[in-house]
Amino acid sequence: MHFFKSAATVALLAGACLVSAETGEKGDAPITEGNSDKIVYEAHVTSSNVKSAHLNFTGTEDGVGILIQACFTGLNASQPGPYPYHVHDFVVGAKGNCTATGAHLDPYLRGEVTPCDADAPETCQVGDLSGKHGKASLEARGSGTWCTSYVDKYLSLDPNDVAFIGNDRSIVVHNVNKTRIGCANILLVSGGSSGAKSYPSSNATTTGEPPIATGAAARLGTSGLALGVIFGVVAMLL
Ligand SMILES: *[C@@H]1O[C@H](CO)[C@@H](O)[C@H](O)[C@H]1NC(C)=O
Ligand SMILES: *[C@@H]1O[C@H](CO)[C@@H](O)[C@H](O)[C@H]1NC(C)=O
Ligand SMILES: *[C@@H]1O[C@H](CO)[C@@H](O)[C@H](O)[C@H]1NC(C)=O
Ligand SMILES: *[C@@H]1O[C@H](CO)[C@@H](O)[C@H](O)[C@H]1NC(C)=O
Ligand SMILES: *[C@@H]1O[C@H](CO)[C@@H](O)[C@H](O)[C@H]1NC(C)=O
Ligand SMILES: [Cu+2]
Repeated sequence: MHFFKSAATVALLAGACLVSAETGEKGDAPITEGNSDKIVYEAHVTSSNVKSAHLNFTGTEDGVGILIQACFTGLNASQPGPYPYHVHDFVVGAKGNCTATGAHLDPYLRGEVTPCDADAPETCQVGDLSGKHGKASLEARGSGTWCTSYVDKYLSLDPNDVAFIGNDRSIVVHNVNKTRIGCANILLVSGGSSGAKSYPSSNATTTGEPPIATGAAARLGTSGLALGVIFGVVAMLL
């Protein structure tokens, strides 16, 4: 009886996994190459709800993917976790406005309706770090600290790659209900190529803002479209 029940559950879960590997409108994300380990970007989130979330991004020895080293500490214990975090499309707004960062970095337009399947990371939104590599743990609450380190094969340090993390990208930390609880720009620290420029750091607080959810699918589409229009205009000017 129990056996059949769990067998059915396993089958159901397997089915769910198959369904959740959703390829983007523009295909799966390719593995990136040529990411120099001399290039360092970082993001330091600090807000009323996040004492510190510090992420370092560098290339790798063989240039494949980006090495991400991150530590989260002092997360507000009243915020439900574990805590998703992502690369978002735009810089933090005035007064640490996390809403202004827009949606997740998703150049292959797979949307976020279907959750990321960590077993098929090439099908996930490129910016969905916690989907691919795990959410920040409850251990990061209060006086606790939680660190992680991994290579993400689909992000790029090349300014000409659509999966580039530099320029106007940011990191947003959410509570488990997707409310944005902190954000910071991804800034060039050293070794960047000519196309990369850094933006002034801002103290990311959520003070005085209504908590809002991550960008919906419609919004992702719109921002993708907006980017397309911007690139189109730039291309016409060139
Ligand atoms: C911690 O989170 C709770 C629940 O959202 C909120 O009421 C409280 O203001 C937060 N604390 C700080 C310091 O932001
Ligand atoms: C990020 O890099 C800086 C400078 O090398 C280092 O001090 C810091 O410990 C690193 N942080 C993490 C979380 O790896
Ligand atoms: C934060 O940014 C969003 C999107 O740019 C904007 O609509 C909103 O008015 C801003 N909120 C504040 C408090 O400035
Ligand atoms: C947030 O998530 C928790 C745990 O999943 C849930 O119990 C709670 O109702 C949610 N709160 C809101 C405001 O959605
Ligand atoms: C950020 O906060 C620190 C400490 O509260 C302060 O010294 C600094 O001026 C702030 N920077 C900005 C850009 O607001
Ligand atoms: Cu996000």
